[in-house]
Amino acid sequence: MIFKIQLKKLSLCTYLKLMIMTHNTELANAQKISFNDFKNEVLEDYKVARVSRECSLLGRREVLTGKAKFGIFGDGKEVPQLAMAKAFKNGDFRSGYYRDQTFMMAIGELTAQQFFAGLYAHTNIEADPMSAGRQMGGHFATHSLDENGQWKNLTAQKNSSSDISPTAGQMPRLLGLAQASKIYRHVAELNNHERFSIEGNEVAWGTIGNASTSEGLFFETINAAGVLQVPMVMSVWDDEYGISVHAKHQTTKESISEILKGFQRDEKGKGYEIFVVNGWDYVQLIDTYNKAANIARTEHVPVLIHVKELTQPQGHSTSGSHERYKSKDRLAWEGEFDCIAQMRQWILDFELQDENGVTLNIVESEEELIALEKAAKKEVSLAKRNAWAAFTGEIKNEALQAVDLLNRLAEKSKNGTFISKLSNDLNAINEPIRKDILVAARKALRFVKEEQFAEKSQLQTFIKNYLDLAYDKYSSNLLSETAQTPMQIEAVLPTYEEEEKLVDARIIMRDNFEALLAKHPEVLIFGEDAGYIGDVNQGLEGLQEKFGELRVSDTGIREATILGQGIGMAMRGLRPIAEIQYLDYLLYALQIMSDDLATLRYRTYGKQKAPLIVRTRGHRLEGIWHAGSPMGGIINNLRGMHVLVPRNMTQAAGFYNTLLEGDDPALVVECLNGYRLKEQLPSNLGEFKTPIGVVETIKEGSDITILSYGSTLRIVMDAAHELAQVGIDVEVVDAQSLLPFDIAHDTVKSLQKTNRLLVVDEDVPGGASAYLLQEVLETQNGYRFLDSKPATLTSKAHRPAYGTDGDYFSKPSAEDVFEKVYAIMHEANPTKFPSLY
Ligand SMILES: Cc1ncc(C[n+]2csc(CCOP(=O)(O)OP(=O)(O)O)c2C)c(N)n1
Ligand SMILES: [Mg+2]
Repeated sequence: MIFKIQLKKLSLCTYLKLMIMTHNTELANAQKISFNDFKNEVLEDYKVARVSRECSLLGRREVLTGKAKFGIFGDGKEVPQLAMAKAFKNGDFRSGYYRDQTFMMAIGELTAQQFFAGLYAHTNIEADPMSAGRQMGGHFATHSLDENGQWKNLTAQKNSSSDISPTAGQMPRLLGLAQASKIYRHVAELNNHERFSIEGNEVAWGTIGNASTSEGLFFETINAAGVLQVPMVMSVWDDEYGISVHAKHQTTKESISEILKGFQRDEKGKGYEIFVVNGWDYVQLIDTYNKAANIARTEHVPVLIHVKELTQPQGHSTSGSHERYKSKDRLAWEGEFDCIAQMRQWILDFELQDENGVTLNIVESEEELIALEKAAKKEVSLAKRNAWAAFTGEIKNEALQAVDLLNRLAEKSKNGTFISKLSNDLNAINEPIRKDILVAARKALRFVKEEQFAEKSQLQTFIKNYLDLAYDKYSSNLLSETAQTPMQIEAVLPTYEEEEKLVDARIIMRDNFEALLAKHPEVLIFGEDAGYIGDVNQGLEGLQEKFGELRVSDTGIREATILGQGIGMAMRGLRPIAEIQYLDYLLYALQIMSDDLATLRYRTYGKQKAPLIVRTRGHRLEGIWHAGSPMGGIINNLRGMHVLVPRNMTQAAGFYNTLLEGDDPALVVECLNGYRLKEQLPSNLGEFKTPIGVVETIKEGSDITILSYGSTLRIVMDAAHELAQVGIDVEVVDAQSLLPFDIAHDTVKSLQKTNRLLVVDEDVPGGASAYLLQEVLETQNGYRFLDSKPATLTSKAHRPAYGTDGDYFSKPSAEDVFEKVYAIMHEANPTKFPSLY
C-alpha cells in the first residue's frame, strides 16, 4: 500500500529516473527507452527472482529426500542481488558467499540446471561450472582460465572469484581484487593489460552476512580498504541472524552501519561512503547500487551498503528449522516483508500517467504475474529433472559396464556365486554412485585372486581406469597442470664476473628484486616496512624510490589482508609478492593461505588461479615469538602451494626468478640470519633460477646422509666438519623445497651410498622432519638401503626460550648433531667409535 501512495505521486521525471536507474549510465538519455522496455526489464527481474526462489524451494526438497547432501540457499536475498547485478559491469569481480545465487543468475553466470548440478555434486565442469562438483552447492565462481589454463579476457566478462565456506574468508581477497583496479589505473607500464583492466574502471563487489561481520577478517579488510581507497562495494545482507544467533549477540548496537559510521568520508578525511537501504525496496535498491557503483568506479572510494530487513524464508540451511529460534512475530514479519512478495506488490501497485494522461502499468492484472510465476516453477522443475538425469545418467552407464563385467567374471570364476551377488546388488541400486561401483569391483577382484582368465585382467583394467578417471574428477588441479607449471622450469645457474665480488647477501636480494621489477611490470611488492625503508633487512632498499609507491609499498600491520591483497591482485593478472615480516607472524595469514590461496585452483577445477608469491623470513632468532619454525604446520596446511626454504639469498633469489615464470602460488622462507653473511654477487640477476623440487648435495660423504634445510644447514655443516676430524664422513643434502620435495628422488641415491639417514630441522619433533622421513623412507623406498635406524633431530616440543642459552637448550646445536651422528656410528661400529657417554 505504501508504494501505491508514493508511486501515484510519481512524475514522468521520476519514471525517467527509474529508467536511468535500471539502465545505468549508458542510457543516460532515458527518453530513448520506452515504457515497454522498462516494464520488460522489471518483469525479467521478477522472473529471475522467482526462478531463484523456486530453486531454493526445490533444492531443499532434494536434500530432504536424500538426493543431495546439504543445501544452503539464497531465498530471502533475491531483490538486492538484482540491483547489484544491474550495477555490475564486465571486468568487475564479485567476492561473496553462499546466498548469492540470484546475483549469479542475474549476471547470466548460473542457470537453474547448473544450480542443481552443483547441488548433486556433478563432477563435470560443463554441468557444474562453479567447481565441477568439488564444492558444496552455493559456492559460486566464473572461469578466468581457458581449457589450457591461460587467462581469458576478464574485461569482456563478468567475474566471480570462487567462494569459500569460512565466514568472512571472502574478505581479504576482495581487498586485492579492488586494489588491482587502482594499480592498473595508476601504474603507467600496465596500460596494455586490457584483458585485466580498462583504466582501472572495475569494481570489486563483496557480499557478506550480517553475523559474519563479527569476524576479524571483516574489520581488518574494511579498515585496509579505507586506507588504500580502492573501488570496493561491500554489501551486508542483514537478516538479523547468524544461523540461530540474533544480532544482539553479534554486533554492537545490532547495526553494522551504525558502528562503521566513523569510516564515513567527510571534509576531515578520506573514508567510505555508507548507504543503508531496505532489502525489499526494489526502487531504492537500484538507486543505491547505481550510486555506489559510480562512486567506487569513478572516484575509487570504497562503499558500504547495509541492506537491512532481509529474511530467510526456509531458515538458515537444510540442517535445521528456524521455527526453533525465531518468534511467531518475527516469522510473521518475515512472511510479509519477504523481498519477492514486496516486489510483487510494488509491480501490482505501479501506476504512472504519461504526458497524455494515459495510465501506465507494469502488468494489466495479477493473472500476468501468476502466469509468470507458473512458468518459473515449471522451468525450474524441468531444470532439476534434467540436471538429475545428466548426473545419474553418466554414473548409471558406468555401473552397467561394471555389472556386465562382473557377470562375465562370475561365469568363469569358481567363486561365481559370490561375484554374482556383488553384481546383482550393484544392479539393484536405482541410482548408484561411483563408490558403489568401485566397492563391488574391488571386492570382486578378491574372489578371483587365485584364478587367471581374460575377464580378470579386464576387471583389473576397469578398476585402474576408473581410478585414473577419479583422479581427474576428484584430485586434479591441486597445482598447475599447465605448460607454465614452475615444476618444469629448469635450473639456470648464477654466473659470476671473473673477479669475485663478495657482498652482504641482502644486496643480492635487493638487486635481484630490482631486476625483477624492471623485467615484469606486473610485479608488486608490499608488506610491513617493505616500502619506504625497503624492508626490515633492506632487501628492497631504494626500490620504492625507483619503482614508485604503488609497486613497492608499505602496508598496515595486518597479515591476513596482506595475503588477501596478494590473492586478489594475482587473480587479476598481476604478480604480487606479499611480504610477511617474520615467519612467526605468518600464522595470522595461514588460515587464508590454507583456505583460500592453496585451494583456489583445486576448488575451481583449474578455472581460477592466484600465482601469488609470499615472502617471509624465519628461523634462528631468539625467543618464543621470534624463533619459531613451525614448518610442519605450514606444509600440512599449504598443500596446493610450493613451500621453499632456501639456505642462502642466492638460492632464494633464484626461487623468485623461477616462480615468476610459473603460475602457482608459493611461500619462500628466507633465512633471517643470512642477510649480513657474505655471498658472491651473481651477474645474471633476475635470470638465474633455482629449480623447484630439487635437492642439492652441499657436501659429499660416505658414512651417513644428513638431510636438512634453511638455517639449520649451517649448524649441520659445522658438525660435519667436526665429525670429519673423528673420521666420520658426512654427506649433507639440502632439501630446499619442502613442497614439492625431491621430485627426482635424489635423496635415496645418497642413502644407497651411505646407508644411514638423519633428518635435522628446528621444527617440533614429528614436524617437517617426520614429513621428510616419510618422503625418503616410504615414497622413495629409502628403508631398503638402511643399515641403521633412521633418525630425526629437531627442536624441543616447546617454543624456544629467549637468549643464546635459550636457543642452545631449545634447538638443535652443532654438538647435538655431532653426538647424534656419533651415536649412530657407534652403534654400527663400537670399536671404531667408542661411546662418548
Ligand atoms: C569461520 C566459520 N565459522 C562458522 C561457520 C558456520 N556458519 C556457517 S554460516 C554461519 C552463519 C552466518 O550468518 P550470516 O553471516 O548472518 O549469514 P546468513 O547465513 O545469515 O546469510 C555460520 C556460523 C563457518 N562457515 N565459518
Ligand atoms: Mg544473517
